[in-house]
Amino acid sequence: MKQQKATLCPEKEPTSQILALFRGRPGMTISGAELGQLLNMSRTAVWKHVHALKELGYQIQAEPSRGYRLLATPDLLIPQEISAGLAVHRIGRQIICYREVDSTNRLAYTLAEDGAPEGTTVVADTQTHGKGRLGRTWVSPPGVNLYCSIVLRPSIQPTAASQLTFLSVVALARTIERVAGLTSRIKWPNDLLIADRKIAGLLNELSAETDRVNFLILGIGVNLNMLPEQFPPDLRQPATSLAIECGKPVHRASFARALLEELDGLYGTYLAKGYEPIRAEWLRRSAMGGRTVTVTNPGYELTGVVRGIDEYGALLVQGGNGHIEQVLAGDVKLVENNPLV
Ligand code: BT5
Repeated sequence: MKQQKATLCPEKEPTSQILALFRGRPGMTISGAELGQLLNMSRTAVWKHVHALKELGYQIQAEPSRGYRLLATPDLLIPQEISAGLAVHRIGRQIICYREVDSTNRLAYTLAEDGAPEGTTVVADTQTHGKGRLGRTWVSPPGVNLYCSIVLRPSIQPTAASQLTFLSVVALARTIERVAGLTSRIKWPNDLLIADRKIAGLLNELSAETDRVNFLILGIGVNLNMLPEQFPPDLRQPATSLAIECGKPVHRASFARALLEELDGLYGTYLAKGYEPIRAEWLRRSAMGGRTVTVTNPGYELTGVVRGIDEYGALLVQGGNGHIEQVLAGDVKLVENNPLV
């Protein structure tokens, strides 16, 4: 399926190089002749690329006989914006941005099959077929949110793959705290809530053999500037966005950068120290410890109190009979009153 529309500003494009030069000299005017010399192109070509940047929304002033000055930068999800000042070791070293894709997860999966290195990050402004779990849809309007997928290649057993789901949701909770100063709560296995409203969903997909992981795709959708009227009325649970919660818009590229840094840091911790620190933080940040939940699977329902998660990512639920059951999959609903506690 060929859904994606042109990648935005790959790093070696002249437009990206011009932006890098402006960034290197904030607020200064750079002459067309100098830009042409540095980029090895004519002044007419420089003018053409500056024009292309203006079309993208960059405010660039042309000062007669002096040169060009960057006045303002739009909130675009392009590699140059996301990677400006990005400090990472693995995740986000290669960022590929699209205006529109069917699903960043699908695209990242294909890139990983073709050998994309660990940390490759696919970002899209909008998705036409954003994926949720179990064939569900992730609503992905343009210009407001962040939709991204990251390729990881950890040397772990397939049974440990869900540990990376917990890692990514903890990293996202940290990012929301860092960028917006808000506390979010994790709902097992892959939702992030603010005041019981869903602000983000994660969909991690795995390619594995019997005893080794080929690669994992961490798929993250987070509502940043979505407005109340952009949410469809038939969502499974109430939803929100960061802008709704903070009352002001969030800069998407800065958020993406912070997320990549948190993911990278936590992944480094995971590789060095294993899963325990992540499990501990997941429990601290989860909405669920001690809460009564109903878990639904086809032909099966369990109501009980959450006692934690185990090393394989199973939710531990203590039913009315006192036994603790390991829940490996299913939909979990928080029960308002806690009749079993
Ligand atoms: C999820 O599924 O929450 C995982 C969503 C993962 C989306 C990301 S975006 C980047 C990457 N590329 C992809 O193609 N996917 C990943 P699930 O738990 O099944 O929840 C899906 C349900 O959430 C839907 O059935 C709706 O009820 C609701 N929903 C859909 N879009 C939403 C949105 N933008 N905000 C809040 N809730 C939404």
